[in-house]
Amino acid sequence: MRLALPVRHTALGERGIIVAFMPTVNSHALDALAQGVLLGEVRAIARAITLVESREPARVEILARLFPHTGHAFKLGITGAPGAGKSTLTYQLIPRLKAKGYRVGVLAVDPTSPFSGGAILGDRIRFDDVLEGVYIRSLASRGSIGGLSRGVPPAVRVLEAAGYDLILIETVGAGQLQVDVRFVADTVVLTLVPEAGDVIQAMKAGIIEIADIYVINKADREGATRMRLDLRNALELGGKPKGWNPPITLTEAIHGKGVDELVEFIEEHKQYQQQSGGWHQRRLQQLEWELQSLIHDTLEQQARSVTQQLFSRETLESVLHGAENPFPKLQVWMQTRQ
Ligand SMILES: Nc1nc2c(ncn2[C@@H]2O[C@H](COP(=O)(O)OP(=O)(O)O)[C@@H](O)[C@H]2O)c(=O)[nH]1
Ligand SMILES: [Mg+2]
Repeated sequence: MRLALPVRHTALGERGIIVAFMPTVNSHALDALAQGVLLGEVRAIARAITLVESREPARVEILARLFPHTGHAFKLGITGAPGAGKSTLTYQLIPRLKAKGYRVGVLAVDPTSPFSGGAILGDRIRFDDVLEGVYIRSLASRGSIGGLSRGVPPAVRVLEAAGYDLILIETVGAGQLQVDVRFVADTVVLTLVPEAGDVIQAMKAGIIEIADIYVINKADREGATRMRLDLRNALELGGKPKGWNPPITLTEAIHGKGVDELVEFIEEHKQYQQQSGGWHQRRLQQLEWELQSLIHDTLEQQARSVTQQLFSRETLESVLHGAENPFPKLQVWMQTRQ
C-alpha cells in the first residue's frame, strides 16, 4: 500500500540529512500512516519517524494513534566519545540480541554515519545476515536539549508500534551531555577506550557516574586492564553502591571479543531493574522528559512569534539606537500572562 502523504518538497538539511517539510496532514492520511506502521511497513515507519522528528502539529496526532501499541520495548543506550567503537559494538550486539529472540531497531544520534565502512569491513560477518530484519535510522542531533535529540522518544514509539522490542540507541556523548541518555534508555552502556586519559578527571566532569555498564573497548590496545583498575577504584571512592554495582567489562569490538559477556551484563541489569523497581522510576522520568520536550518545542515556537509581535523590526532598530527601552513593554506582557 502506498501512502499519499502530501510531502511538499524535500531539501538537503544540515549535514546532508534529508528533511521533509509536511504541510498539515489530513486525518485519513494519518490513519493510513499509523496502519502502515502497525503492519511494520518499512516506508511507513520511515515516514512516521520523519513526521515525529519534525515540528508539525501532526506529529502529536500520529503519536496519539500509536500510543496504545507502545511502551513495551527495552531501550538500550550505547554512549561514548566519537571513535570509541559504539557503532562497531552495536553491530556486534545485533546478532546476539536477535539470537535471544529480540526484534531489534537501531536509532543512531550521530552526525557521522552510524555504520562506518571501517566498522563493517573490519568484520567477517556479512552485512546482510547481521542486519536482516533490523530497522536502522539516523536521527538529527539538532533540535536537542542537552545534546540529546528530542526525536528519540517519539521515534522509539514508532518502532515499538511496528513491533520492535529492543531499541538500541547510539548517542555521541561529550562531557555532561551524556547525563541525558538516561532519559531515553533503560540501560546505559558507556564505551571508553584505554587512551581516554585520566579516569579521575572524567569522574570529576560528571561524565562517568551515569552508566549502568562500563565497556573498555579496544582492549587489544595497551592500558585496558590498568584502566579497569583505575575506574573500579574511582567508582568505589564514595563507598560500594547499595544496589546495582556497575560492571566494567573489556571488549574488542572489531574482533567480537567480550561481546557475549556484555550481553549477559545487559540482561542482568534489565532483570535487576525490573525486580528492584528501578525500571519503573526510570520510566517515569523518561515519560516526563518526553512530554516536557514536546511542550518545550511548542513553547519555543510561540516565543518566536510573540517576540515578533511585541518587537517589530523598527522597534528593534530604535532599541539598538537607544531611542526605546524594551523592558517596560516586556514587563507588561509578563504581567498580563500571570
Ligand atoms: N583496535 C580496535 N579498533 C576498534 C575496535 N572497535 C572499533 N574499532 C575501530 O574504531 C573506529 C571507530 O569505530 P566506530 O564504531 O565507528 O566508533 P563510534 O564513533 O564510537 O561509533 C573504527 O575504525 C573501528 O574499526 C577495537 O576493539 N579495537
Ligand atoms: Mg558511530
